[in-house]
Amino acid sequence: MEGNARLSAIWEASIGKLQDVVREFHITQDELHAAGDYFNRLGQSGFSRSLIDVALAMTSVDVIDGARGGTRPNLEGPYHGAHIQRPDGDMLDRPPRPEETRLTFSGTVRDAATGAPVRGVRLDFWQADGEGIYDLTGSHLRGIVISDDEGRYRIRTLVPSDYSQHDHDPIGELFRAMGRHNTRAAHIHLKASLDGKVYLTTQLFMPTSAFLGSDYVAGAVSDDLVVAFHPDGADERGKPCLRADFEIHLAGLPGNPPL
Ligand code: MBD
Ligand code: FE
Repeated sequence: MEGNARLSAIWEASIGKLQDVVREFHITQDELHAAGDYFNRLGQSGFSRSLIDVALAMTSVDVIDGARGGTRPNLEGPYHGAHIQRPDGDMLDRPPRPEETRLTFSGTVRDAATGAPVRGVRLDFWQADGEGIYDLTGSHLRGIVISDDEGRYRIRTLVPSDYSQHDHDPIGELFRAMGRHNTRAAHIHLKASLDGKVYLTTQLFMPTSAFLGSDYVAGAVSDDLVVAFHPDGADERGKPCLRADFEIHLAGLPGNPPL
C-alpha cells in the first residue's frame, strides 16, 4: 500500500486517545466545533508551533535527547535565529535599560564521557531582555562564542526576565480560560556544536525567577539547569552586576561511545 505507514499509525493512535477523551468528558458537537474554531484562530496567529512546543516538545526532548547523558537538553523554542560571532563575548547591541542588570556568564565545556575540557565548541546563545522580550529583528542578546584552549567560554549579557508574550493571542486565551498563567521562567538558550554537528540544545534558568516552580512549559525547569548568581562588582552606571558559572557537559562527542 502507498502512503506513510508511520504517519498513519501516529494518526490512528492519536485519534484513538482523543476519542477516549470525548467519551470520558461527554464532549458535544458544539464543543468540538468550538475547538475547531480555536485551532483556526491559533493557526492564523502563527502560534500553532508554540502551543505544540508548550504541550508536547518537552516529552520528546526527554525521551529522545535526554537519554544520552551530559547536560540535560531542553526545548529550542520558537526564537532561535541566524546569529553573529561575538569574539569578545559582549551580547549587547544597545546599552542596558535602567532596570536591567549586567550578567557575566561563563564556564567550561567538558566531554561528558571523560570530563576533559573541549576546545573549539561553538556556543550559540539567545535570550529575552530585562522586560522578557526577544529581539526578533536584530541580534541584541544573541550571538556565538567559541570555547578556548582550556574549554572555557564567557559571555557578557543581561539577566533575562520571565517571558510572557502571549497575553493577546490564542495561547493566552487558552491558558486564561483554564485559569492558568502563560509565563515561562526566565532562561538563556544555548546550542553547542562542534564541526557542524549539534551536541546539545538547552536552556539555563535564572535563580531569581518567581516561575521556576510553575513554568507553563511543564517539565522544562529542573534544578540542574538553574544557575547560581554571585555578586560581581558594579558597572559604569554604578549598578551591581552578577556572574554565573555553568559547566556544559557534551555527550556523544566523536571518539567516545554513546553513554
Ligand atoms: C520561549 O521563549 C521558549 O523558549 C519556549 C520553549 C516556548 C515559548 C517561549
Ligand atoms: Fe525562550
